[in-house]
Amino acid sequence: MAKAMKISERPQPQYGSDVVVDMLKAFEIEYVALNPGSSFRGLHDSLVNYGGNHKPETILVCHEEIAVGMGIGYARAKGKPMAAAIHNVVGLQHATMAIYNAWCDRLPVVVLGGTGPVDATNRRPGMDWTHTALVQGNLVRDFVKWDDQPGSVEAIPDSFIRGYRLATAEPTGPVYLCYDVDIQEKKLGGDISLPELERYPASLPLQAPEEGFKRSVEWLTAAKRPVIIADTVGRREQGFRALRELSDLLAIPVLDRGSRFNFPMNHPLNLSTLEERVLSRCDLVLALDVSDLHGAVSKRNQAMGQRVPTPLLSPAAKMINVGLEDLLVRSWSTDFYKLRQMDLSISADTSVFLPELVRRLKDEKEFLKQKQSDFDSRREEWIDLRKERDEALAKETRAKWDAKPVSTNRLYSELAGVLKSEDWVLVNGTGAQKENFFLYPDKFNQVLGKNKGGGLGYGLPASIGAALALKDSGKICVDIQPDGDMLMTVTALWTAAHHKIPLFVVVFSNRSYYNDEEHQERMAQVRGRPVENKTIGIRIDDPPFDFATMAKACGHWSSGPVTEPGDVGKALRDALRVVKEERRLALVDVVCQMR
Ligand SMILES: Cc1ncc(C[n+]2csc(CCOP(=O)(O)OP(=O)(O)O)c2C)c(N)n1
Ligand SMILES: [Mg+2]
Repeated sequence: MAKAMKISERPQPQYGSDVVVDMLKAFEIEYVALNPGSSFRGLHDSLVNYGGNHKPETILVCHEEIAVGMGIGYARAKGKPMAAAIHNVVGLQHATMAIYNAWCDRLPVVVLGGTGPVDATNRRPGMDWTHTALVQGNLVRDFVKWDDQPGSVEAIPDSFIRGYRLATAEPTGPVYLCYDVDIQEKKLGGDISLPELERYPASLPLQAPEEGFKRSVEWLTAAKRPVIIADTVGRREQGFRALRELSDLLAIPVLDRGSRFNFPMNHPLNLSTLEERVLSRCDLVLALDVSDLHGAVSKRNQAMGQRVPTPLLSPAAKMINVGLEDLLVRSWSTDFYKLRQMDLSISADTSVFLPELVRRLKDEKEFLKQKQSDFDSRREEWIDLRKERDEALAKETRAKWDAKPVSTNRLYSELAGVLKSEDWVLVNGTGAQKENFFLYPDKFNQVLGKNKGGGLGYGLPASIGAALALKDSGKICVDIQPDGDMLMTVTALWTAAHHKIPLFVVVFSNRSYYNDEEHQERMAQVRGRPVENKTIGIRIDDPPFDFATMAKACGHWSSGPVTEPGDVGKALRDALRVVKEERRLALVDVVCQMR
């Protein structure tokens, strides 16, 4: 929870929207991304002239989806929210995709809105009417944790405190706080007192009851081949560290689902992508913060348009499920995933559950001593599987090294070489996260994770938001940016230029919405129709987008399209130099194979 701001330290608020700025400052919100609009002209004035455009500072964006999308990356990088100010019903409609993505990612973003005037006698003729709704929050209510529209200036502080607390309480999520134009622009007669924020502390993290630990310890110590599946444990450093300790202690392999970065890639027991071979051998799964539990233990079958997956886990295998998913469920979208049976379900915050579980397991000294040789042999078995995987990938990389278009294996290998001695963070990557197998991230939050909501337009705003959060950290923020996703919110490039946000963008140009090419291939196969038509309505190649020119149009350094495999390394090195030395965005467009 942010520090309380002493009332005596703040300037005298004169208008309703000044009080909103007081609250933003009190909660140490650093940035408010916005595209301007009359429905929050009061708030805009307060941010600039009352708040001094500093903490929070306004960040100008060219589309509201970018404003909220930046909040997604910022929250991943910093573990706290920034704000977006969104113009009434029209801006909010643009923002909805990113709000939904933030919801599915369980990430806190404070979305501020303007509306009205709700009092019809104050509405100007024309657009005040088409831009006022009863009530505006309805538009996003199904995918925010809370929305509110305080009915007076005096009600703003309580509403804001509640909103901030809910956004940042686990499971975190976006909130929408909407302010009537009349309330924003109301001239105040005197001061509005602010509550002392210290009296509204964040709730302590939810810990498991004794029984949860007792049974977990019993089952983990009794299991012959336990396996861990982790999805968002890595959002907190304590969880990330304890997961590693747990794996080391009992020789348990980890399958990282990657919504956050949960487990070092160079760890010998990181068996991600080997689900099929690992799960078929295991007798106990410890699922940690896994929302799609059924998906995590199933194999997708997509050949011939098939939709039903194959179970990977033996019915006899037990499942312990630890997380907070049950605490945030809505009915509108089915982002609660398919229900799967489990044998022990624990509602707990893994950042406190895992360290305590490890502590208790370490106390079982006699047991650990007895079992050491069993653990060593199962560790070796798992490591052999990993070696097979890594060797197969290395072989594939060698075979594709000189392929043209450039193979993704080569692109990622070259990038890994260029970043080798840098302190880097992968702020956005590809859906399959193949790049992790070349970059070998190993530090907490070194990869910020992937988009669960799946709404395109995600990567660039999220990357710029993360790079904004890490602007003064000295870290090199890297965005491996699929082309189709980029095109939806490409004007975010301008925001990065305007606000001098350093970012290393590597455009993965396969010149296709390739994911859908595979769908069209499947359809053609099922229906006995010509497979060669799968590219129609999907390829983005005639003419191809010139991403380097797009970046230049916004004032950035850029290079490409790079088409020769032998040119990739130099292009990446040049770009890195610009990001590092000039602390600004550099973009390299690499024309790649489809996957
Ligand atoms: C807002 C939105 N529109 C459309 C889609 C459907 N869709 C899913 S993946 C995809 C292709 C993405 O292309 P790109 O980002 O270039 O990645 P690629 O599959 O080529 O690697 C599309 C169109 C979506 N997920 N979200
Ligand atoms: Mg593509």
